[in-house]
Amino acid sequence: MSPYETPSNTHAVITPDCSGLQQPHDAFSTQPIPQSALTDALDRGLAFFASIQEEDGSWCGDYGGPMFLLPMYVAATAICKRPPSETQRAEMVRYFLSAQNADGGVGIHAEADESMMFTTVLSYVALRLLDEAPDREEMARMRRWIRDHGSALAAASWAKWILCVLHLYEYDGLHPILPELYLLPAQAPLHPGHLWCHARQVYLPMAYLYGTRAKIPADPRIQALRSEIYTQPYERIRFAKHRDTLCPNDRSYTLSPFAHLANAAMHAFERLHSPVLRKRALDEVKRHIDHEDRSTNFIRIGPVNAVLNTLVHYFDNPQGAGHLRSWETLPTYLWQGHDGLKMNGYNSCKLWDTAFAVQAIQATPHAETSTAQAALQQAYRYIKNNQVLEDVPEKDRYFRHASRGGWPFSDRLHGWPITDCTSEGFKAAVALEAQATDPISEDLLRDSIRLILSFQNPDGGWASYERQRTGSWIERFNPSQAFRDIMVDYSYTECTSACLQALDTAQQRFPGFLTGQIERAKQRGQQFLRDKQREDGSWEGSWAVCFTYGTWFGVWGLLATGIPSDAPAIQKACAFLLDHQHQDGGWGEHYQSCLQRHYVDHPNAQAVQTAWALMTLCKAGHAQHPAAHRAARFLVQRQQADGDWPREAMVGVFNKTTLINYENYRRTFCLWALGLYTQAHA
Ligand code: LAN
Repeated sequence: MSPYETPSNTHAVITPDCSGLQQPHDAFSTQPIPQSALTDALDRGLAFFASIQEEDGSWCGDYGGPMFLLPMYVAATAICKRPPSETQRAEMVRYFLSAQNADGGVGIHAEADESMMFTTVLSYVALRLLDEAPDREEMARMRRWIRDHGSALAAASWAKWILCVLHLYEYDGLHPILPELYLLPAQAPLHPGHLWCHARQVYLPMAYLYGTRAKIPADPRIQALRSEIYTQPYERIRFAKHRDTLCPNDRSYTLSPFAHLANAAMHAFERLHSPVLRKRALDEVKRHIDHEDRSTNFIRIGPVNAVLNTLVHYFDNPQGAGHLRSWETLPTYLWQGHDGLKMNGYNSCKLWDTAFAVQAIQATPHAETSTAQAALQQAYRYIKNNQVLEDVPEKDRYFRHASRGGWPFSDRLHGWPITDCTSEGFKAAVALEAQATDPISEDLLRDSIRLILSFQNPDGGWASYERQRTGSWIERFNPSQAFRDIMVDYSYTECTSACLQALDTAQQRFPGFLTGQIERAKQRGQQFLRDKQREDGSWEGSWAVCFTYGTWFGVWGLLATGIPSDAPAIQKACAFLLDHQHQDGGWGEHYQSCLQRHYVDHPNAQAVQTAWALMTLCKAGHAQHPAAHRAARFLVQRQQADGDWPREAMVGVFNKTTLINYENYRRTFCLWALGLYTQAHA
C-alpha cells in the first residue's frame, strides 16, 4: 500500500444521521449548522460514549499498533514455558497476519507499508513459536522476505536481543550493554541513570541478560527455526562479524564514529572483565530491576521492560516469586482488538482517556444532563483513585523523580507520573470537584502543582516523565538502530502546553498560591512555545499525527499563558490550519508528516484531526468562521447512527516512527470540538 492510500479500516460504515442537514449537497456549505442538528449529534455521541465507560469509571481501549511488542510477549511465553491458550494462540496469529504487508514482511506498526527486518523476523519467529507451520502460504512469503533482505543477521538490535535469549542468535553478535555502567558514579555522563526513563528501563534488563548470557537450550523447534531465518548453516555463521549488519529499512539513523569507538572500547572491556566486578554489577542491576518491579507492582513502566524483566526473573529463578508475579501482570498487557489479540503499548491508557473524556463532556452544553452527570461522577472516582500518593522508596538512589501528587497514563498501581498526565488529571479533577461528594484534598491538589513546577526544564519546556537529564549528544550512543531520539527526555510542545494549562487552572483554583513561581514558570513556558512555533505558524507534534495535534497544543498553551487570541502567533497558527482544510470541511494529515517533518496531507479527511483543528479555531475566537461551520458539519455528517464515529487511520505516535492506536480519540475529540462549537453559537 502506498503511504498516500487510505488504510482499509478507514472504510468503516458511515451512517450519518443528518437531521437538520441536507446531504450531500450542502457538505460544502459555509453557513452555521442548525442547533437542532448539533444537539442531536451531541446527544447521541454522549449516550454512546457513556455506554462504553468502564465499571471503575474510566474509559480505555485498544492501545496496539507497534508490531514488535506481541512477538516479544510470545517469545517470553516460549522461554518461560507459559504457552497461551488455544483461543489466544489463534487470535495472536490472526493479529500477525492482519499486519502482514503485500511483500510478505511486517512493518514497525500495523499500518506501515514498509516492511522491516526487525518486526518481520520477530513476527515470523513468534508465529512459529505459536505452532504455525512453515509451509503455510503466509509463512513462506514472510520467510522469503527475511531471506531476500539479509536474513535475521540484518535485524535491528532489539530483535537480536530476543533472538539471543531464544538461542537463535549469539551474544557475540551484539554490541555489549555493560552491567558495569551501573557501577559508575551517578554523576558520570555515561551513567544510564541520565537516560529517558523508557530507554533506561529497557537497557537495564538487557544488561542483565547480556552479563549472564541468558539463553534457552536449542530444542528441535529452535534448530528448525535456525535453518529458516538464516541462509547459511547456523554453526558456520560468525556472529561477531554481524554486529553492525543492518537491513536498510531498519536503520533510522547512521551510527556516529563515537559510537563505533565506544563499542570497540566495550568489547575490549568485555574480553578482560573481572568476574568479581561483573558479579557486583549484576547485583546492582538486579537491585534496580527489583526496585522498578516493586514500585510498579510488577506492571513495569512499559511493555518492553515488562517482558525483559520477566525474562530476568525466569533466568534468575524460574520457581521464584519474581517470576511468578511477573506472569500475574504480564497478561494484563494483552488486548483483544478488532484485528486479533495484541500486546498494548502500555498497561492501559485509562487515566489519559478519562481526563480528556471529562474535559470533553464538560465542554458540551449537555454537561448538566443526567447521562453526563452520572458519567462524570464515575470518572471523578477514577481520577481520584488513581492519583499517585507517595514518592517511590529511595527515589534518589534509583534515579526517580518525585511522584506524590502526580497522575500516571494508566493507573496508580503502575504509578509512574507523567508531566502532561498530571496536568490533564489535575484539570479534570478541578473541573469536577464542585460536584464531588468526596473531593481530593486541597493538599494533594497543591502537590500536583508543586510537582508540575518541579518538572520544568531549564529551556522553559516540559519533558514527558522527568526533567531532562542529559544532552542530545548522548543520542550518538543510541544502540537501538531502529528508534531515533529515545535517549533523552526532551521538552515537548504537548507536555509544555498541558502543564501551562494546568498552571493556569491552578491560579484560578488557588489564588495567591506560589504566585511568583507559577507566573515565572508560565512566562518561561510561553517563551518555549513561541520558540517552537514554525515559520508557517504550526507546531510539530511528537505524540500524535502531527502538525494538527501540535498546533492544537501550541495554541491552547499560549492562550493559557495569557496571550490574547488576536495575537499574531495565534492568528498565524489558525491561518496554517485553514490552509490545510479539505474541500469537504475536514482535515486529514498523514503519518508521513512525522517522518518527513513537514505537513503531508492524507487523501481522506479524518474526524480526529478535524476535531483538533476545530477545537483550536474555537478557542482562538474563530467559531464563527465559515471554516469552523464546515468542520463542524463534517464531524456531524461523519457520525454513525449509534452515536460513535468510525475508526480511521491510527494517529498516536512515538519516536517519530511508530504509530499507536488511541481508540477513544475520535469519540472524545469529536464531542469536545462539537461542544465548544455549539457553546460558541448558543
Ligand atoms: C507513551 C504513551 C503516553 C504518551 C503521552 C502521555 C500521550 C505523551 O503526551 C507523552 C509521552 C507518552 C507518555 C508516551 C511515551 C512513549 C511510550 C511510553 C508511549 C507512546 C506508549 C508506548 C511508548 C514506549 C516508549 C513503547 C516502548 C518502546 C520503546 C522504544 C521503549
